[in-house]
Amino acid sequence: MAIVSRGFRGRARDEDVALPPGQYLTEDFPVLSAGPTPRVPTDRWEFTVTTEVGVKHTWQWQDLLELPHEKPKVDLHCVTKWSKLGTSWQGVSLDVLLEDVETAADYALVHSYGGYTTNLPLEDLLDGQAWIVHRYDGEDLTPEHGGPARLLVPHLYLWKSAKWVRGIKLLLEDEPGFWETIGYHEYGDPWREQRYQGD
Ligand SMILES: Nc1nc2c(c(=O)[nH]1)N[C@H]1C(S)=C(S)[C@@H](COP(=O)(O)O)O[C@H]1N2
Ligand SMILES: [Mo]
Repeated sequence: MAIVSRGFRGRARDEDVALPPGQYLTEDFPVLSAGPTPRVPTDRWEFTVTTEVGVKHTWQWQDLLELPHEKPKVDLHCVTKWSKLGTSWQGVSLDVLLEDVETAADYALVHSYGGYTTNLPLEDLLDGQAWIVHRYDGEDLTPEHGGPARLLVPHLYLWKSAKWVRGIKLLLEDEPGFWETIGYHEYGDPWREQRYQGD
């Protein structure tokens, strides 16, 4: 019997790869935004981490560029059921940004230019799991996909990866964000199919 490797059959099919339950593969990169695309020039861009006692740590665009960068290659899983594998990004790890931030917080509420918010446990932003990215596939991140910079937290459904990221509030008590307030799961692990509240 001939053994045919995936390479000979061409493009990977849904059944060939390990996808989270209920997801299908896509090759293009859909744009999903709950409102209009904010245009934030990099000379006005700021990213601020605010601790639970109100201490602020702010980075301007140039500050971000001067920090050590990583090139995560990750799979994306959207709650609307598409997954895109092996996407290439460039940006700064949250480990770097939060290194000198003193906090006793367990939760984070991420804010975007334009007003979007999303929440997650602080520990999900640490240990090489999250980045502020500003390049995708070797190019500057386009406004539609969150440029100049977005959060990237690929181990959770993509709604947690806030586009046009503006800041993170560190909180002692969890606070739901935009989608979490209207029924999406508070955590959103695609491998446990945590799409909606109660999943
Ligand atoms: N600021 C902001 N970030 C956002 C959203 C949004 O509407 N506003 N949509 C989220 C959702 S639901 C998804 S699936 C992804 C989509 O990212 P993409 O448009 O780059 O595919 O962005 C997430 N981040
Ligand atoms: Mo989404």
